[in-house]
Amino acid sequence: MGVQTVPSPGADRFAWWRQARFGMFIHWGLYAIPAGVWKGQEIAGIGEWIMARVPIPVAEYEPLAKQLNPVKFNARAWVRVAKDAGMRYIVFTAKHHDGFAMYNSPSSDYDMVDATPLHRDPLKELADACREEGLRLCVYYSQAQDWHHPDAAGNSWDFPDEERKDFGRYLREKVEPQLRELLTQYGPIGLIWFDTPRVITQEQSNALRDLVHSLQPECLINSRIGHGASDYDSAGDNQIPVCVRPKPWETPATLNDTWGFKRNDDHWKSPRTLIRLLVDIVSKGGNYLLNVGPTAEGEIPEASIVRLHQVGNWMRVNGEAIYGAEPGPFLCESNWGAATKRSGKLFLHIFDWPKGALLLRGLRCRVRYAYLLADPERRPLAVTHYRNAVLGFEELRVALPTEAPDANVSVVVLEIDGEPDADPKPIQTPDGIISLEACQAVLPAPAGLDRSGLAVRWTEQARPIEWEFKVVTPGTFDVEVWTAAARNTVWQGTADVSIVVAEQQRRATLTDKDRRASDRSPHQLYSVTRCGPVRIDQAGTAALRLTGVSSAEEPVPSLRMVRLLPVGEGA
Ligand code: H79
Repeated sequence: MGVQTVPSPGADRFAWWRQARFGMFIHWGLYAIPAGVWKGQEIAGIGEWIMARVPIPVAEYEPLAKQLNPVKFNARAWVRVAKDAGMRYIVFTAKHHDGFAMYNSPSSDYDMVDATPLHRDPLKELADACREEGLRLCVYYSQAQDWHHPDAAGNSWDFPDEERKDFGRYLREKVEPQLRELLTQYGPIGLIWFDTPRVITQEQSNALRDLVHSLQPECLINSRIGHGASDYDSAGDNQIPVCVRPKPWETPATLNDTWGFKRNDDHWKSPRTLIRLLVDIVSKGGNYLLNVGPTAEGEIPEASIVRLHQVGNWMRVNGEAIYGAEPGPFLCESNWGAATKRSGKLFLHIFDWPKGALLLRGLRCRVRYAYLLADPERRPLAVTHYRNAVLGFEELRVALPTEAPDANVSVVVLEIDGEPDADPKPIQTPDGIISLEACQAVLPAPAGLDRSGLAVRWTEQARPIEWEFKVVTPGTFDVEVWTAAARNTVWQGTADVSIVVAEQQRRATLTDKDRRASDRSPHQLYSVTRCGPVRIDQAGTAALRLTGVSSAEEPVPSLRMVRLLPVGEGA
């Protein structure tokens, strides 16, 4: 398949994507017709999965194509919604798991032009609109699951005989011709977004990558092509790493709880949540690919448009702190908000406006000038540096006006000398809390961090994980261990933990009794196990050792952090 074309070394194929930071995912397909309801029954789960969830036989799903008549479809209008929100690229579902090509696919009859009354090519119209409005066009392609093809992965209700399936034949008959079409009919494609690799082999993933690059060497490929044949990492759906990740990555995310349109999903995120998710993602080095699910008539739901417009209002003022921005010097989430940097400027994205001043511990750079990004006059903010010589850390105090310039996220710009630098050791924050994140620990092998920044294999040899941290206000603390839990699934496995801090030992068995959503993402849940109180009598550098023990049979939840929560006089 194709000649192997290695993209030219040194060429920065990522430049546009890093600059963009914010893109629009579009899930549009036949599933928009039932929109989550089949034969009068509300079907649970994500809308584009309705065929598998019911399950609907191919013979019953296919005729939906004749009903697709999106008279209100206007590619220009969609692209303008994305542009208005500040998005710089669009990823369109050319073919989702249902196998229906939402573009003109000459190699297939199960496509927009042959099977619908529309006889138009929405991808061609999107390509033209993107070119005119200056956005990058990209496509989603489900390369392994195809519920319409008897040899592909996924459809066990029409094609139950796994023995007779020839996955290679499906790749040759359908995937390769369609990828050729997608990469030759529409001009430059920014990236191809593959999904659910399932049964694909290393060789097959490599062959798809080579085919893509033989046709368009600049085209980026996400990690769901499988087997690392990719250019960048896709986080899990709606999943955001807990700390800065150095490799390029992107979070695909929903505006409500579905990708494909569902008429009854009103669980919309607020503009505030969306803006904070964008800031959080960029502050950790990622891109935010935020989804809309247009209706069968061809319209982006009004509820999506109004929210995206609010995000756009924020971007029009604060875009400088997002486009082309990199993570600030802090490895982990800060309780006051998040930091990004760009060309000698450090941007402090403040979530909850503090009274009078922002106190920042651990920032080790000289600030020359500070102002609010929303202030067109750039009036200076008073900045005071302190050095706590006894405890050995820097503190910065930025005086703030009474009123937040933005109700959702307000950005303070710090013009600094040199590269921003932060204390690598966790420091107790002014609210008294000490957060010890997995990515700040010394992790003995075979323990390591997964792509979300959570510790995995951390109990395998029962070797202690260690943190050194700085205590400012001594006192009594409740010790909590945070492990990752997934939404809609059972928290699995357990481990016994021992914690040693200030010569006190506490033991606990991890449980799922106290499950909490992260304050950053409504889709991310943690199970918090309380291990009892400890006393730390002295300010200064302290150490904590966590040892996990598990049985070989049971899975072990990934570890996010140990948190020391002040109680009583220490608060
Ligand atoms: O395109 C979107 C999703 O359709 C796709 N990835 C994003 C970008 C995706 N493919 N698979 N998954 C997501 C995982 C799906 C799991 C579930 Fe289900 C589908 C949970 C509920 C419906 C499988 C079927 C498990 C229960 C029913």
